[in-house]
Amino acid sequence: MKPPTNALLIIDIQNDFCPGGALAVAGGDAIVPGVNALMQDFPTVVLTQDWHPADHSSFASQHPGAQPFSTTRMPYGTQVLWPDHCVQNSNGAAFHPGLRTQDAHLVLRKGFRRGLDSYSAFFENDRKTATGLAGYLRERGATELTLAGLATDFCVAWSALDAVRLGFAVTLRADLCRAIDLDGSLAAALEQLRAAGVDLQG
Ligand code: VGL
Ligand code: ZN
Repeated sequence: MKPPTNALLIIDIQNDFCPGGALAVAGGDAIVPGVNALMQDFPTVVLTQDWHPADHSSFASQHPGAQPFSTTRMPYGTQVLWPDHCVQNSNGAAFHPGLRTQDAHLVLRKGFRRGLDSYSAFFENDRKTATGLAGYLRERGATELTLAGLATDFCVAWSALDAVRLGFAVTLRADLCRAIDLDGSLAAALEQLRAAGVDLQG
């Protein structure tokens, strides 16, 4: 077991991000056994759950004529338009059935405001609306965070970059992440993570 200053943040290991899901990430399910094993080493374990209303503004279906994976301007900046995914209470929003959710201490939902997406576990995409996770981790005494999950180049990267900005020491288990890789987004994310001082392992 790692000392109490360590916390594990597991991002969005949900059916819709696994093969067969609405926004499937290649090999998304392959990380589940390794993530389960990793949970046993951490005194604080947090799972995040992408959790959208059926009419969420990040869905291409809500923008007449828009194709999935195109982009649009939102009041808070550029937003990728996704296929409908992780709709609240749907099977797609459920955690992968092999994930040992019973070993997690907190489940943090994000992306539940219709007009505002949330890739990061710390701040929604306006970069201002806090989820409360930083306060939780600080009250638990965590100063060092390890991240794993889906997808490397969106929710994992945005969470890791926010964690650095908030003053946490951040390790990313690249071997326990998988990427969407939209137009070079994986390479760009890895470059940003390195530049920010994230310890990329695996
Ligand atoms: C994610 C796109 C849309 C992710 C969530 O978990 O990386 N990506 N919603
Ligand atoms: Zn989403």
